[in-house]
Amino acid sequence: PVVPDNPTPAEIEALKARAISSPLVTHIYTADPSAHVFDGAIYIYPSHDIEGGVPFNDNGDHFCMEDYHVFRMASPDSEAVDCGVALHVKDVPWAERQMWAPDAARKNGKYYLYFPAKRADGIFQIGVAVGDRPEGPFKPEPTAIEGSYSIDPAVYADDDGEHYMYFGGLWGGQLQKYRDNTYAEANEEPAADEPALGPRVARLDAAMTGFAEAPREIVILDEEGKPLRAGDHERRYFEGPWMHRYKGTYYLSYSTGNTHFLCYATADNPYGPFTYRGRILSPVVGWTTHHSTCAIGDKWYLFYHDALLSGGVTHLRSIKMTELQHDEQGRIVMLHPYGG
Ligand code: FUB
Repeated sequence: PVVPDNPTPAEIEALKARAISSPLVTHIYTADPSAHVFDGAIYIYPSHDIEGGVPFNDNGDHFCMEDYHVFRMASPDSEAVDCGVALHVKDVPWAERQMWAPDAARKNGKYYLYFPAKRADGIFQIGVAVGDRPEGPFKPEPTAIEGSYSIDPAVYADDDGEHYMYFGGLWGGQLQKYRDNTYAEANEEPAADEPALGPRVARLDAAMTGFAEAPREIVILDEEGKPLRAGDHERRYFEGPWMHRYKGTYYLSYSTGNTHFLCYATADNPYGPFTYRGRILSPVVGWTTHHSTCAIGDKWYLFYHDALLSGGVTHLRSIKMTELQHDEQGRIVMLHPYGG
């Protein structure tokens, strides 16, 4: 079913009745869930949505989050327990505002929270904070990660022990301002018939607090082996990258932003090029869609969000989870958040 842009209260109630999953958290608003299994429990690292009173615009200024809470679940069926504030923007020396979608990683008994935020000059960068426990608290590094830019870090731990950060988001996420890792105010999205901009990837250094290499741009190819075009809004990368590996294949999943799909592309290595394979999730209530995938036991799960609980307020979202299937050919079976 098509999700209305501005659902009425009656439409909200009808969608709630059809929804394939319920909010995991109801006492605060949460979004952009990055899920991991650490120490035998499920940890979710979401954005913490608040009402900041900033009017909606295409720059996402109404997403004015200030801190992060981490949630722990003993199993997929159990309650998501709020472990409290893990990091607040006032404690991050380089950041001023807009603590957007985070992720976390573990190495050698330490836990690393990666997060984007705007500096005082309005430019997004990505920082890291370090803790001794999965739920934090996390102590931020004094400066942002050198060479980082834009938003939506997702850190993938490969089987060989290397960690890769995928990142980048268009429009309010400022990715369109960068070419070859350099910002220019005049840069914009390419013309419709030019290759689309891709997410960036950089291997992390041994300390997990910096890049071991300059970020590379990922190319997503169509079925003919040609890069997706910037005008292909139903398939091109917009924001919210995530990486998982299934039966040896690397799956890059992401949001198409203004067309509101979660899609995926596959490759035989973490840098790509990736080949577009299809959709994971049809649009949710609310402008943004953002997810993670996580293997828990012998099942895969999709963590995502929608804005049903707030009655459709696009910057007041709620995290959800549902089982995700790969078919015999390794294709992800598309999900519809409200059935159908
Ligand atoms: O939550 C703020 C921003 O909205 C995220 O960084 C984007 O991915 C989108 O979900």
